[in-house]
Amino acid sequence: MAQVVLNVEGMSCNHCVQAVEKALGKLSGVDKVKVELAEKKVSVDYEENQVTVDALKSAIEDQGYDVVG
Ligand SMILES: [Cu+2]
Repeated sequence: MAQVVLNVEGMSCNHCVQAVEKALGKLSGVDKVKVELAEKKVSVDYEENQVTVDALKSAIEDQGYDVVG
């Protein structure tokens, strides 16, 4: 298992947190998602052989948020 912490711009409330958690949770290979709204950070535990960081970023961006790092 691997972990990545992404910096995400545009999340402003609990609705955003849930949208991001739900979008990531739908991807197979994602084990755990933790969103720190105040820190603008999303940490994801994932299986490297099942999902890529690019796919994680795309899922967040598809919800309308910007992944900046
Ligand atoms: Cu919101």
